[in-house]
Amino acid sequence: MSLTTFLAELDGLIQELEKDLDKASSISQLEEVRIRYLSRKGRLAEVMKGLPKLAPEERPEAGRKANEIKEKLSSLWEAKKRFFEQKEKEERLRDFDPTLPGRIPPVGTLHPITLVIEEVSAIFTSLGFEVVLGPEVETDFYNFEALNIPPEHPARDMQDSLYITDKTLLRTHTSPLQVRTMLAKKPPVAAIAPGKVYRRDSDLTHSPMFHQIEGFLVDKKVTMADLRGTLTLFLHRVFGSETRVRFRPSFFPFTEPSAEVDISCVMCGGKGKVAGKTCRVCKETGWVEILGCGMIDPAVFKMVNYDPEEYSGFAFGLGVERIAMLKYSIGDLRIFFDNNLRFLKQFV
Ligand code: 2NL
Repeated sequence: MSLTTFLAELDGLIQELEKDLDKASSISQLEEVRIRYLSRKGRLAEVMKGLPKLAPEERPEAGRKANEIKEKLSSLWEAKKRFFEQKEKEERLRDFDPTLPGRIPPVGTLHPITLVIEEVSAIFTSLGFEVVLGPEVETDFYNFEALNIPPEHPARDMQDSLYITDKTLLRTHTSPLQVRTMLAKKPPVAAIAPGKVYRRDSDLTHSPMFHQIEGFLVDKKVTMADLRGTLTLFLHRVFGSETRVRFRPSFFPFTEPSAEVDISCVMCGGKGKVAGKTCRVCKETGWVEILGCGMIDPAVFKMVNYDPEEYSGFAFGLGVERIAMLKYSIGDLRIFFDNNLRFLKQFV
């Protein structure tokens, strides 16, 4: 074969490709054209088989020309491909109506129980408390023994608590988290412990799973005045600074002295009546019970190796569902666990 024939064949490919590109009317036909000319067994490869048959001194020029033609074929083909893609895009846009409203993606909301836990946590972290979490399956030691709850206490009964084995149970309060924190850290220490707790109890006003937040603070010279100041500030932040707060003597095995805390009724403002009728929230007393608290019993300090002569501290516990019911005026506990979206979507 002569160099002239070889070069003419290469040149010929350009006109042929242009003709075939003109005829191609779809992306798939365009792909057929690419295979016909540019694939490993295509027309260009066919012509290239003539290269070794040329005289050795002719080959460099032939090779250069072949590369040039290959580039040209590819770029002609690419141009046509872009033309098709553009056309396709325009067709899609022709059917697109930018004035239609967009699809609104469904967005979840936080559960009211979560909202209360987050609000309470934010208040106490702003005071320097840390938030601690831990296991829901606890041992008898963390749940009862370390808290000075005697073996004959009714809470230890199979009737009242959900046991997994003889020595393990679903925690009945979040106090074990505080015991774990005290065992892990030296005073001064201040923490709150939110979470799920479990009791063998289920009726209109009791759920076998509910939520609690407990908190405690231990340091040198902590007094009942610190307890009252901290909890009063907390209750004013949650329910408003006009809310009145009162402390009543009470009893818990893990605190001494102990108190229950009432706030002026969130429904009637402490008047006892709403529109001349008995207030359904406070039953005309003007007060609602909101939490329990006290100074940590020296017996608990001994269990966690804190010296009761050196340190003192306060602790408190509250029911999250109860706070949420008062805060959002909810009359029925079960609605928290029904997973009814029409209820849950109201909390944003
Ligand atoms: C309530 C009352 C309370 C505590 C919880 C506590 C924890 C430790 C030591 C001492 Cl580790 N006390 N927790 C203290 C007083 C009251 O809860 O009515 N809860 C719903």
